[in-house]
Amino acid sequence: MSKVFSSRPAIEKSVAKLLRDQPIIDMHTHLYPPSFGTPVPNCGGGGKTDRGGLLLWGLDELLTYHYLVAEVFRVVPATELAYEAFWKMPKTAQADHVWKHLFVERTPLSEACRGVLTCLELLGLDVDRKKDLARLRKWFTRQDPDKYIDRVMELSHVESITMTNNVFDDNERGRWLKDAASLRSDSRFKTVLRIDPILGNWQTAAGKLSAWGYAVGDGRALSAANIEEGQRFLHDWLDRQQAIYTALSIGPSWRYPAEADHAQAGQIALEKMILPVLAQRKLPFAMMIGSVRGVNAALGDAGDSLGKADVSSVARLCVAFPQNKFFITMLARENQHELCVTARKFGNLMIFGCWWFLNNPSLIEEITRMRLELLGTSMIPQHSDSRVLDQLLYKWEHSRTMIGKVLVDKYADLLEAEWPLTEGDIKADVERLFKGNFEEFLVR
Ligand code: FIX
Ligand code: ZN
Repeated sequence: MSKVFSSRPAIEKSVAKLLRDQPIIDMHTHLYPPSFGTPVPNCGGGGKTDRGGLLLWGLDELLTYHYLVAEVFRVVPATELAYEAFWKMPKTAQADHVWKHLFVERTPLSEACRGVLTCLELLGLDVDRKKDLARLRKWFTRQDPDKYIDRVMELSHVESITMTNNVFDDNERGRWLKDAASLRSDSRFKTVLRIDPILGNWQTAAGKLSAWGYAVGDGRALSAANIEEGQRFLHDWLDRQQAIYTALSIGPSWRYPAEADHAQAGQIALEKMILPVLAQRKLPFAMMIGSVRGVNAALGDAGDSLGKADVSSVARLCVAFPQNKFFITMLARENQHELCVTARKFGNLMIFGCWWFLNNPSLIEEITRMRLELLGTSMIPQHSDSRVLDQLLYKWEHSRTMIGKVLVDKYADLLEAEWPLTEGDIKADVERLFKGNFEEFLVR
């Protein structure tokens, strides 16, 4: 049995070491293996390039991340550089623009800016020379994407990357239809079937499914035969992708049961198609709730925002579908407390991550502290949501630091209460938080 802790500094040392040594399962990203293609242009070199390629990595992708695009349009507004003009610029010119205005002419204080710097630091790129973008680009050009994935995973301690495989994205769908076996063959990556329009916009989803040969009807009423066809679609794609769960994101106005007329068909699709198929296959359903798309549509992904959602709808869903397992994350800070309390009531509800606008150190600290106080370690504190491979480096580094800080405080409280805490206890907790809870929920 390991030694009982007697001081806070000893706990701090141990938490830091155990966090560093703990392999991570990143349960939600937008990253892909090289088999999904690397887009051109990309300052990364080597590997196969491909116009619609999905594997984003390297300096220009880091600098043109949509979080930074939003920030650069605050300091160079659209009255000075029109949105369309920005989008027409080559990626390297967009990256230069972001670099000039957010890193050179201003101090890169925001979390997204700091993230780029942490990535460079962890890659061992000379701090003094960082302002020289051309030199930095040269370094990235020399990397081979496949080997670079290994390097980034090693440095960020990420053992497994979970993709978002959107069946409603024509580019990605085409790739799956062409060669599913090679897309799912990279053991570093796991697949997730993403199906937003089935719940969010059943009319659109039904139109597409019908065009793809599934007779689900016209998007209004759903007959028993339509439902069977919808289930066939889900089974086909779960088989094709060998997905480990199914996911969607939905706006804050989502309610269960549905209130709006236009949402009734989506609800039937949820109750009769999605949840029965997932229950049968024992797969969780991940709902990411609270995104408001296109508040400023000219900004593309950078133009999305958030709104307060309805946590009681999640509770009603958990009651109505006890055979289903739900991964839930919400985007509004205002929803976090109620969501935590709701999770206390349901063993089939696993809350996860500090999503998107919550993935900032101050909020990670606040939310993790609250979750530990209300749920102990029975939650998944973070996912990275990385869209660019290299972001695994900063997102996990920053999150690990904040989660570690909260853990030390909580363990110090146990010391005060004279609980005989050992390194073995901390090791087990850290393993659960960064890996075990996710794996166990999948097989529950
Ligand atoms: O819906 C999602 O999966 C969101 O995470 C993304 O759409 C969003 O753009 C994002 O990248 C957040 O970090
Ligand atoms: Zn995401």
